[in-house]
Amino acid sequence: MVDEALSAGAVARRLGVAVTTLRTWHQRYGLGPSEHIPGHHRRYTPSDLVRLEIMRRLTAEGVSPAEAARWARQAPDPTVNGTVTPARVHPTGRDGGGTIPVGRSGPAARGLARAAMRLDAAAISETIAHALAADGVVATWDSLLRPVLAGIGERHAATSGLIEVEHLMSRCVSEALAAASRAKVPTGPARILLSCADEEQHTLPLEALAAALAEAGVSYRMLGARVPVAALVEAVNRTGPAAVVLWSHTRATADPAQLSALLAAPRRPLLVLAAGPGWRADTLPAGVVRPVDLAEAVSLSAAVRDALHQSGRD
Ligand code: B12
Repeated sequence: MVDEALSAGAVARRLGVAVTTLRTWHQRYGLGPSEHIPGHHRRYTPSDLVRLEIMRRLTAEGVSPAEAARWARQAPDPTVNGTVTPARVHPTGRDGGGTIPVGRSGPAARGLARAAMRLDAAAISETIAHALAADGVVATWDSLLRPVLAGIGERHAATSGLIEVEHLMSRCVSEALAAASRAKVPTGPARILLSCADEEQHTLPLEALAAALAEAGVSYRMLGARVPVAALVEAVNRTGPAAVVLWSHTRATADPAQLSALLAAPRRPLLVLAAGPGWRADTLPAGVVRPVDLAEAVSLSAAVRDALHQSGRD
């Protein structure tokens, strides 16, 4: 039992609720951790988790916490009666209006998807902040954020719904990545310029890149969303970046003339990266590089920074 027991933080992440919510459920409704080893923090057992899962589902559907707790406390102990899924004791069988598909992603992504469905900003932010601190930016983006964002997109494409979930989630992701960037501001000149293509509003992958560069100690300058090409070229000419990363998420914003304008700029960058699923490989001007993922974009940017450093040009 000791090995299977979980801390409050681990349970909160699995369920996609804030630790403070767990504490409230414990103090007000008696749904606390039942394993107690003297001298250690109390731990949640699999039976506790089943009860809390019921509590989470019912409260997400609008059942009052007191009523939800009554149902939860009645749940049979799965370690005594065999495996009991929360659905068996669930009065309606619904889960707050559907789920976000996250494929084969782990419990943290499932918890985050549930928190997003409930529009629970505190739990979303807590889950992301914990992952960033524990696993770093690249792993958090690839294993936690991308699956949930892609799942929201998939669900939206199928139902035209979830716009409110998409907006809240985007805001929480932005805030968490900005906090991670602020926590490790690199020193040295900013020789990497990050920009979205003209009219491009999908900034999150670029924000992830900014946070990952900060984590890797690489200084950057971020122009953000919807940058007209004339403004981009102006920024290049004024700051002389060694590399420019231009993000396009959809075909509509992927005009290759923007890349040609960078290559023709008086202070042409050493490296021009066309990043994002909008760009079509067969339309890219010669000399433009297309990174496939966040890790590659980070390592290419860091390599340019290092090359400049070694040649004494930074
Ligand atoms: C969040 C979101 C928004 C937010 C963006 C907020 C923000 N600050 O970024 C808002 C609400 C603003 C928004 C607006 C719109 N959106 Co939107 N949005 C999304 C969503 C859910 C996530 C975007 C994201 O960050 N993806 C990151 C990851 C998940 O993308 P990915 O494709 O898996 O990544 C691939 C590569 O990019 C690469 N990769 C991943 N990360 C990184 C990082 C780096 C650095 C690199 C180099 C590569 C890389 O690996 C992946 C595998 O190929 C997507 C769904 C989706 N699947 O992306 C829709 C989605 C991109 N949006 C879509 C649409 C249609 C729109 C709107 C046109 C809606 C509208 N009618 O207004 C507008 C577009 C406005 C504009 N002109 O830009 C469509 C695009 C369809 C298409 N292919 O053309 C999508 C796919 C949703 C869908 N299924 O319909 N959106």
